[in-house]
Amino acid sequence: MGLLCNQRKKSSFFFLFFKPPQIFVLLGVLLSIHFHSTFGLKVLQLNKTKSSFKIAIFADLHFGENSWSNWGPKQDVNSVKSMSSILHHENPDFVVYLGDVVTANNIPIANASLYWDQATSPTRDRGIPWASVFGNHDDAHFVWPKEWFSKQGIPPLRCSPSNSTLIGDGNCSFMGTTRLDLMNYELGNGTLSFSQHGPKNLWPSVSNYVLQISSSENPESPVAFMYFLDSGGGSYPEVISSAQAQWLKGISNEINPDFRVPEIFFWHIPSKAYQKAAPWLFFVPQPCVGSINKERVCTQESEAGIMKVLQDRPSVQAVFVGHDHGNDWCCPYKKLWLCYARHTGYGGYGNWARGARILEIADQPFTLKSWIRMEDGFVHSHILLSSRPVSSSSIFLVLVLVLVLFFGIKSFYPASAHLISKAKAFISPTAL
Ligand SMILES: *[C@@H]1O[C@H](CO)[C@@H](O)[C@H](O)[C@H]1NC(C)=O
Ligand SMILES: *[C@@H]1O[C@H](CO)[C@@H](O)[C@H](O)[C@H]1NC(C)=O
Ligand SMILES: *[C@@H]1O[C@H](CO)[C@@H](O)[C@H](O)[C@H]1NC(C)=O
Ligand SMILES: *[C@@H]1O[C@H](CO)[C@@H](O)[C@H](O)[C@H]1NC(C)=O
Ligand SMILES: CC(=O)N[C@H]1CO[C@H](CO)[C@@H](O)[C@@H]1O
Ligand SMILES: [Zn+2]
Repeated sequence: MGLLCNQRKKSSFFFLFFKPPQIFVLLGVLLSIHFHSTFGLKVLQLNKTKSSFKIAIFADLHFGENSWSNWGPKQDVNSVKSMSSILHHENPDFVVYLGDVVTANNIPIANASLYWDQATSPTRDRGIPWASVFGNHDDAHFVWPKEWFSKQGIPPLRCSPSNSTLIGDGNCSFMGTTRLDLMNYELGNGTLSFSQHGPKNLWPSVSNYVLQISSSENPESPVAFMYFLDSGGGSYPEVISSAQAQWLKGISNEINPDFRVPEIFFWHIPSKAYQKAAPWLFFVPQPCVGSINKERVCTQESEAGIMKVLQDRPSVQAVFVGHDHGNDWCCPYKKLWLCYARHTGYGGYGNWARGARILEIADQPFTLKSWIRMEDGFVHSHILLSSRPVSSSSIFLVLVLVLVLFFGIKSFYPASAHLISKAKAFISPTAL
């Protein structure tokens, strides 16, 4: 959510104890086996009959918005259509739900997992495995809509004691569906989900984990690592903490010490680096690639070391975020690419046409291609992310130099063209 990006919602949280589901039975058509790598990572294996591995990123679906109105449920129906169209056109091997899957601050009783279920249904119904990270709206606390307190405004809501805390005389306050509730639900019900609870010492930041994409010949042989990070928001501050950065540093050094395997990152809220990388104009000029740059970057509250860890790893190819519905670009930053996905859902602010960023990974040699598939089938913004980006500042310098030279010569030496042609005539070997 970009419009309210300065509005912070902080509150207490509860650590919940739970029993993580131990058995993952793989039903997907993609994989014949469900394999854990040497380091215990869940593995997605390239299909022998295909030359690449394709991922669709669904960002900012915002299910469950304004469920008390006619408008809300209609948006959810449209979001399902949007995802279905994209899945139909691309037929991906994997889907990433990039946060703000639900608008929890619009969900008055703890039934957010039902909306989560709706959001994952187009993917699950096609037997496509997926993974998810949390956004700032996924466990935000319910906010009473102002219109409920108009003249006749009595909240059209009966608080169920089992789902809410009664305070005083029939008033109810809501503690929400927590990140852990949502993750438990997804894993308990979705054998196709590759999401994980992340290390307990990072809670309440939950969706922190790594998946391995392996070659078709050998499930032990990694082609790429996909890192998922919880960028916070909702029930706690919008930040990737220094604890998360430390965890990432540790695990990436363990599984990929020599940077041999390419790495890609997924989280919801842009880090501060996105502000530095962002195009200065309202369109998306080179070296950035994309179609819309309609919003300023709404970043995490602070930078606690994550970008430093990424910059120090030459294996990192790109980061993908959502959050700002009006941006869909990829821009170079240091030696990597910072990319937005594309607003996929009809919930949330903004009426920019819906679409999804697609990633295509190929092996031997490794390539990472990306483009945006719109709901109506149109495709645009092709980019090769496995090529090292040219730094935007050097392109800018060259551009300035060229402009200065061009306009400089033109304005100060109006006769320069004449001089040049004379010089040419002088140099050219007319006397041969
Ligand atoms: C590989 O892809 C083909 C074509 O899409 C599909 O029919 C087949 O079931 C896949 N194999 C595995 C092991 O998933
Ligand atoms: C969730 O609860 C709200 C409030 O009672 C209700 O209007 C809505 O239909 C429920 N949503 C689902 C998906 O069951
Ligand atoms: C309960 O609601 C009434 C108005 O409906 C309000 O005046 C009162 O302060 C509320 N009580 C609590 C404990 O929130
Ligand atoms: C699992 O998902 C199905 C299909 O959407 C849903 O009907 C059911 O309620 C879910 N069951 C549990 C235990 O979460
Ligand atoms: C998530 C949750 O606690 N849901 C409960 C809400 O209340 C109804 C009715 O008591 C229960 O059936 C749900 O399990
Ligand atoms: Zn959003």
